[in-house]
Formats: sequence, structure tokens, C-alpha cells
Amino acid sequence: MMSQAVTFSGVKRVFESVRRAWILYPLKRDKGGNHDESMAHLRKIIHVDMDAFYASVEQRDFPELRGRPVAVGGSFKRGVVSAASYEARQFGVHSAMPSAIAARKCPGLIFVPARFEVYRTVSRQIRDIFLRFTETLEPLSLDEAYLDVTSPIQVGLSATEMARRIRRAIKEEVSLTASAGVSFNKFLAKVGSDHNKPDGLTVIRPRDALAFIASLPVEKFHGVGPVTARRMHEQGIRTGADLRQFDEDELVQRFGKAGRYYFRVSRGQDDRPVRMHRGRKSLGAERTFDANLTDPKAMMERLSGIADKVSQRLQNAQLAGQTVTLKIKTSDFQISTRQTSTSHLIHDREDILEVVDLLLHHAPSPPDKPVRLLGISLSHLRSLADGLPPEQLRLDLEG
Ligand code: DCP
Ligand code: MG
Repeated sequence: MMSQAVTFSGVKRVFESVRRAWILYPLKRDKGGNHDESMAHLRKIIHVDMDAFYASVEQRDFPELRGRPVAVGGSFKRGVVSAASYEARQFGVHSAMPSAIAARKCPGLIFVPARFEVYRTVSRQIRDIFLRFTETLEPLSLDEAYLDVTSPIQVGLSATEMARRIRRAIKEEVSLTASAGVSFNKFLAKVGSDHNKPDGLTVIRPRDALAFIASLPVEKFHGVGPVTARRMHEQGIRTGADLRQFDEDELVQRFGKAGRYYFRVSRGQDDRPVRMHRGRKSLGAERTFDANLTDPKAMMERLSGIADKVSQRLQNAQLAGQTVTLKIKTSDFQISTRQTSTSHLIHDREDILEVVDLLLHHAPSPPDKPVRLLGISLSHLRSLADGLPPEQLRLDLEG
């Protein structure tokens, strides 16, 4: 049987594909790497981020909220603030803060429910504005995006002038303010948009970049979270200049793989391209259990927590998916996956669980060996900002 596979045409095909690979390889290499800043050609990147996004939309639509401390979200379900108006921030209220703490910090705080449909509409409007300037656009969430304007649609405009026009268009057409950063890579553009918030514009030119980063506190570095910032502070690292004292290996020793990133960005180097469709193919979470599970009911309980996590991650990335995969590792370390696609895009915990329940029990039957790990992932992802009508987000098992 084996020898049958090695027919003459089979050999010829292999030879042909090797030959083609040899020809194509150098071409591919030449095409790559054109984002390197060491090349003469510097990119022009704009990062735009809406100010106090959800809260500003509420203040826009309900004039009685203007000038008042407002917190969006904080429903009984999650109990955390999604967005805080700048008036509320003066009291120390911020996103992800438990509502009870926020109410204590700011006695007159007005809680309003989130209206995601409206935020998605605004998100589409600002994206249409961005698209007048460039097609190389990478939305990061509903309210922020990177634009590569190295080859702009309207030739002759500087990147700074484009950022000004974008901010003006958002103000005039959407009645909201946005902050923007302009520079030659993503890191600096993002740091720039944060620098003069709200309603600010910061331009970081190549010749000013190193000085700017030197005085930048580490907690302002995109990619340095509160935990890492604390660890850096404990080690006496407070600014970009402090980070720059270390060589790459030392930073990797102290902060793991991220150390490489800190090494580069503290020197103003960041060659990540602006991607029109971010490469994410799937998004999921999994858990290994201390004790193996044998009861499907117990498995569903654990899966409920995992679905919660997956749903939260989808929400953070503003994505929904159409294919659900259940991963099962049994006590003999065999891994199996069960997968199905839904008729609509889903992102809700309940919708995900409904499919997972089906996969666990009926495809083909609950696992017959003790289970040590369960995982859920969603694939065939689409951005929520692409304007899915709400009914499309519900699972239709009959459909
Ligand atoms: N958001 C959320 N939960 C979080 C963080 C943010 O639901 N933990 C939502 C509400 C925000 C929106 O995303 O309005 C945008 O997030 P930003 O981090 O850009 O924060 P804001 O736009 O609210 O404020 P800023 O002016 O600092 O950008
Ligand atoms: Mg924002």
C-alpha cells in the first residue's frame, strides 16, 4: 500500500513544488520587512481614541448629564463601571472599578445603563471618517484605531493635518471629542493619543522620540499593566530612561518575554504593521482541574465559568464567532475536540453555553473517561463593530 503512494507523478509533483518554493522564497523575503524603521522610509501612523467614550455618548444624548459625574454600567449583574465621565474621574472613579466603591468615592455619581447599539453606531461613523484618509486601518476596539497614513488617500496632507481634520470631523459630525497621537510607529502614536487627553493632539517627531520616552513613566507605556508597573517601581524603574539602562537579556530575565518588547519600545523601536484585519482566528479559554471530573453536571458547571471567561474576552476584543469548539482532555491524556457552527454569530455566555451543552451531551455522548481539562473556543470571528443587528447575535438552534 505504501509504495502505491510513491508514483512517478507523485515524485514529479513533489519535485515541482520544491522547485517552485525555491523560486518563490527569495521573492517573499524581498517583499517582507518593509516596515523596518532602519530603512530610509519612515511610516506615518495616527492613533485615535475617543474621550471617555460610553460616558461622553450618554452626556451627548442626555444634556442633563453634561458637566455631571457619570458612570456607565455597574449593573447588578457585573457590578463594575464600564466608563466614567471626566467629572467622575476627578473623584478617582475609573473603568473596571466596582460600582459600590465608585459610589463611595463620588457621592453624587449618576449611574446610567450602557447602550451598546448606540456605541456601535458611533464606532461605524468614526470608522467611515477614518476611511476618508486611509484604507490601512486597524480598529482596536469600538473607540480606538490605528491608521497608517504613509500612503494617504488625499495626497499632499501631512499626518498632523490629517489628525486635525479627523478630530474636527468627529466633533462636527458625531458631536464627540477624540484624542490623537501622530508618530512613526504604533507605540509612539498610542502613547501620544493618551498624552493630552481629553480633546488633545500630540505629535512625536523622530528627533523628539527618545527624549519623550525617556521622561515617560512606565505606567504610561502601552503593554505595561498595573502589576508590571508595580514590579518595575520596586526595582527602581520609573521611566523610559530607567528602562533603557538595561540590556535586552537583563530585561528578559526580569520581565520574561515582554522584556524584549520593553527593550525595543524604550528605544522608540516598534515595527508592528497596522493590520487591516487582525490575524486572530480563534479565541478561547481552558481549565485543568485538580481532581478529574466524571459527572457531566460538574463538567457543565466548570464549563459555565469557562464560557464566562470566553464571553468576556470576546467582549473585550469586540468580536463574535460562529463556530464553537469544545476541547476535552481525559485522564489518559487523550485530547479530543467537538465542534459545531451556529446559524448566527454569538458572543454571549448563555449562547455559548447552550452550544457547549449540546456538544458535551450529544456529540456523540458525554466523555466515557474521567476528564482532566475542558476548554471552549470560538472561531470564524467577526468584529462586533461591523454592525450586526442584535437579533443576529442570538443563537437560533432551530434555524
Ligand atoms: N470599557 C469597558 N470596560 C473597561 C474599559 C473600557 O467597558 N474595563 C469601555 C468603556 C469605554 C470604552 O470601552 O468608554 C473605551 O475604553 P477606553 O479605555 O478608551 O476609555 P474611555 O474612552 O472611556 O476613556 P479615555 O478618555 O481614557 O479613552
Ligand atoms: Mg477612549
